[in-house]
Amino acid sequence: MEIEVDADGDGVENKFDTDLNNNGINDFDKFKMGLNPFSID
Ligand SMILES: [Ca+2]
Ligand SMILES: [Ca+2]
Repeated sequence: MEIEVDADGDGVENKFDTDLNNNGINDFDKFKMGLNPFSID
């Protein structure tokens, strides 16, 4: 299987990856809370 875009290098394509900065927190959950989904916290 070919990986197109994988920002954090975890082997999951961005479009399927719910944690693009690989910090263990679902980025959409952070977005819903009004936080920067790419911040490491
Ligand atoms: Ca990824
Ligand atoms: Ca995240």
